[in-house]
Amino acid sequence: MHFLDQAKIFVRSGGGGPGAVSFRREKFVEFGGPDGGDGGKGGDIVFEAVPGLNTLIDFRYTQHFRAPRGKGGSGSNRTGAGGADLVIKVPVGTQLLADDEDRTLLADLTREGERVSFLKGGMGGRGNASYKTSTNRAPRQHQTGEEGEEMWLWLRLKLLADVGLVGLPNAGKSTFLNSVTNAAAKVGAYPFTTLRPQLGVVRHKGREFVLADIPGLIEGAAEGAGIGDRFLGHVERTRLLLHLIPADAEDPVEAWRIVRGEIEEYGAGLSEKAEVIALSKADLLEAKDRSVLIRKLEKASGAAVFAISAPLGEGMDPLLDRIVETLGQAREPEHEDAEAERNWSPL
Ligand SMILES: Nc1nc2c(ncn2[C@@H]2O[C@H](COP(=O)(O)OP(=O)(O)OP(=O)(O)O)[C@@H](O)[C@H]2O)c(=O)[nH]1
Ligand SMILES: [Mg+2]
Repeated sequence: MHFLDQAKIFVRSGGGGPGAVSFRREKFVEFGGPDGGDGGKGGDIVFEAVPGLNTLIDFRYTQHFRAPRGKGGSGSNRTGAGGADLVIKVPVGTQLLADDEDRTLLADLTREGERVSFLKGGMGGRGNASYKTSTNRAPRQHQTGEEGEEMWLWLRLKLLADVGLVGLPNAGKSTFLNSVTNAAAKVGAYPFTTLRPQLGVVRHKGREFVLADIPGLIEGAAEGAGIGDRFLGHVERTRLLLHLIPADAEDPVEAWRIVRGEIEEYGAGLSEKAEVIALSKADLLEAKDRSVLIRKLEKASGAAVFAISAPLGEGMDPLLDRIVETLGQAREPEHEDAEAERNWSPL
């Protein structure tokens, strides 16, 4: 599943259409003047960030994108039709990177509807009409039209969300997302139910934030174990991590440590983000066991731990209050992520 959030594609803008060589033919006019029109401009390659896309999976199937050429000019000074621009739709949060060693950032589409005109189509060639001078009244010169531009580039997706859900597989992350947003993420009683990130909008007491659910993290995730490392990139741009610790884990304190360790291992500023911790599936524990566990977790993490049961809607309000409050304090996400580069390797 490593291909989901980055893809290498080939793009080529359209070449310009050729200019025409043509002479006027009229009754009674023996030698008509030149009237070959110019060729049309080739289509541009344009990228557009659109809502509703959360992965780059489509680019696994279509990797080549070519904008159409401009049409040739014709007689009577008619300019050829321009080639239509080819608009490539990508998820909001997609970066365009050069296929060089440094993966130079070429564009970052962070806003819905944002458009980048990436490669210009070639100019149409001049028709012979435009070569007419006082000394050359019947020019046969014309141009073939400028070639389009082409290149290979990388698309990389880093979702834009305020809050990133992290936790072991099966921690109840997707259940949480579904209960607080109108997302319909797949939930399953087995690890790695979630294979692609999902977003949802949370509305709580007049405030709104975007929540991202990613696949579960396991020990060694930051080094590539499981599938979680690729997706940690998605929480790089969040302002807060909501860490869910499942009450049915064999050792919940150890569960917190493992995931926390991966966050620190990953780098890219992840460990400096605000972390809110919740004990999920708290309904599975007796009240007494629950408070003992909460105390243990608070001691290990040094932070408040909220007990919740998302399906039963229990404990959700205080947790959402805390998230909204913390978001109010957290600084804006950074878009510079040079340090993260090492975490993304070519496929
Ligand atoms: N009893 C109880 N079960 C829960 C709760 N939250 C989730 N579950 C169950 O736990 C299992 C895993 O839930 P998911 O939401 O798929 O967990 P996840 O963290 O998204 O899992 P991955 O996507 O595999 O990482 C499912 O069987 C859920 O029904 C809860 O609060 N209480
Ligand atoms: Mg899930």
